[in-house]
Amino acid sequence: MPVKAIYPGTFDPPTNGHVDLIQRGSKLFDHLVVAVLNNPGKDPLFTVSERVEMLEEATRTLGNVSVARFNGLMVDFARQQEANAVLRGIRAISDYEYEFQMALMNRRLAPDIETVFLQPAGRYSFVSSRMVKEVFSFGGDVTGLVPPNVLKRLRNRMTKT
Ligand code: COD
Repeated sequence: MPVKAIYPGTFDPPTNGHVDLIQRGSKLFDHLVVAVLNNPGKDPLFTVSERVEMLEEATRTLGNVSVARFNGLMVDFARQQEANAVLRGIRAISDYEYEFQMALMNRRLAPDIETVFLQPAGRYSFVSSRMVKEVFSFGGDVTGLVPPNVLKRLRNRMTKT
């Protein structure tokens, strides 16, 4: 049976840690849908459309990866996509508790959907979207931590705000 997974997240903005995970997931699953939460209430730096575009640009060479947006519960979106797995990343032990709780809640909601955890390359294990935004906003260099297209958009966005 083909295994289709969703990789849900906020991706505000996508980082090289996210892209590393997508590359690993694309080797493991027959199809991987990167699912961007449409969360206007959270006041993201980038709109959901911008985040989808950035991810599409950064994953263009991966033939079995697509990018979509979703509202509501991730497991409802997974069902809608006929996916049988959810991909999540664990960077460090500190991620584990939150991810573990979420995986068990999702199992309760959708016992047929498995959560799969992957670890990024060590060089990305400290990278988070939140820190990238913070460092960049104070003039720090984030080259190599985000894809080049994301760096370009950060430069455009931060010089305008
Ligand atoms: N290396 C590897 N993995 C990474 C890295 C990195 N450097 N940075 C982030 N990740 C992983 C994260 O651990 C996470 O697994 C994933 O990538 C996405 O990360 P973020 O930060 O972009 O997104 P999150 O964790 O804020 O996403 C949360 C969701 C939007 C998925 C979640 O809140 C959600 O689905 N909400 C909808 C309602 C729902 O279904 N909730 C869950 C029910 S319990």
